[in-house]
Amino acid sequence: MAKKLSKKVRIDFRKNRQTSKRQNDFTRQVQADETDIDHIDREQRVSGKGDLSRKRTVLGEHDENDAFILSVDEASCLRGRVLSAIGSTQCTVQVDEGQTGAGRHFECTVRRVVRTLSRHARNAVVTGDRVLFLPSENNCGVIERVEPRQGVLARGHQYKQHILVANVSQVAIVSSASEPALKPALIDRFLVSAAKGNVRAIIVLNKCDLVELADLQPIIGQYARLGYTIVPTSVQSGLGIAWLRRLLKQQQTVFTGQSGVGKSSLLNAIQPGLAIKTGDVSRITQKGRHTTRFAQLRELDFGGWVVDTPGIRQLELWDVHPGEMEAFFVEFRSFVPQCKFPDCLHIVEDSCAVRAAVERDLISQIRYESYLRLVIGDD
Ligand SMILES: Nc1nc2c(ncn2[C@@H]2O[C@H](COP(=O)(O)OP(=O)(O)OP(=O)(O)O)[C@@H](O)[C@H]2O)c(=O)[nH]1
Ligand SMILES: [Mg+2]
Ligand SMILES: [Zn+2]
Repeated sequence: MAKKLSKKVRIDFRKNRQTSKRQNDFTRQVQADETDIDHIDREQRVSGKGDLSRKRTVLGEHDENDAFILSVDEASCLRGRVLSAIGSTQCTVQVDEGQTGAGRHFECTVRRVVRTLSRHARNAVVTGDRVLFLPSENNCGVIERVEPRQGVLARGHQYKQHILVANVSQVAIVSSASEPALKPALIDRFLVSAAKGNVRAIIVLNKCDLVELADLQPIIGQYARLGYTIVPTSVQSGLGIAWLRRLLKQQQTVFTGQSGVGKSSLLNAIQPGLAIKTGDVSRITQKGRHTTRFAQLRELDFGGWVVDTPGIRQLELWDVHPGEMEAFFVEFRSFVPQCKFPDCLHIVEDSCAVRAAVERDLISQIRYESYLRLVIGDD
């Protein structure tokens, strides 16, 4: 367990940082444990700088993937799953099955050391996280540890990694056939981000009632040939909803895509009340209004979980280097070894087998353009 701080420091701390109105002793102690930590090294020592800052040591160990696991007093904690997280102050956690109070919801804050350990990330705790938390009165608590994440949907945001959702088994990339217009480049961008996060992707093509289904065949065929599951849907006519329900069963799925494509509407069609709000797409801008304001995890009646997320206008990829991009375009793989230069980026290089394949229609021009946009990064 982390070292306790002196009482004096504790008092200073409360004056400077008091944000919570909770009164019990337990909460006070947890707040006192919070301190500024500037540095952590592989010996798991964490210390501040100078005489005026408080030094402390944090105990823990590295797991097989080199993730740092904080030591906490597990006996007094409960295990749960984060249903939604707004900053580090409002995290709703549902207690896991098999624990005291299974299914109960707690409103938690996040212990400072947990925030410090994830200081390179935008958020310390995200929707979908598995956590250990210390419960206190009135269904409140403090998150003491975040378990290593298994599959994530992330993006870059102001030079930091912004994990949108953690511990999901698949991403449903929702796009609409019209209103807003179909954007294959955005689908491709999401496909890369799903693969990067180690999550399977399914593509949902919604609002099929607004166009002739036959007009969508080329795009449906293109993704199907690449091995992706692509589901044409319409909340209006009910097309594809039963298929989508089957795909979600026993899975942990995050719904993502541009604002206004119908993510929340689809979820409500799958199970009434799954998503809270849906909104009208602005007729003038066609950009949609952001109606879902934060990622929310919900349990499905027929097994599994879904997360509704706010629409994203542009998804900045996180930590994908230009030379790495070709690996995310499955149809490039057989051509890449035939390029003259081993470090070919398939842009302007001589004797590029990928470009030759595009010219011969063996690789779709649209997909190649998506690739170029992602590598050159000019959109
Ligand atoms: N014609 C038609 N309209 C749809 C369909 N699905 C959703 N809509 C409409 O599209 C609008 C936006 O739907 P939402 O479900 O709020 O979209 P969203 O993707 O959740 O949007 P954000 O929460 O902003 O990301 C609403 O007016 C819906 O009624 C569909 O299949 N066909
Ligand atoms: Mg929504
Ligand atoms: Zn090449």
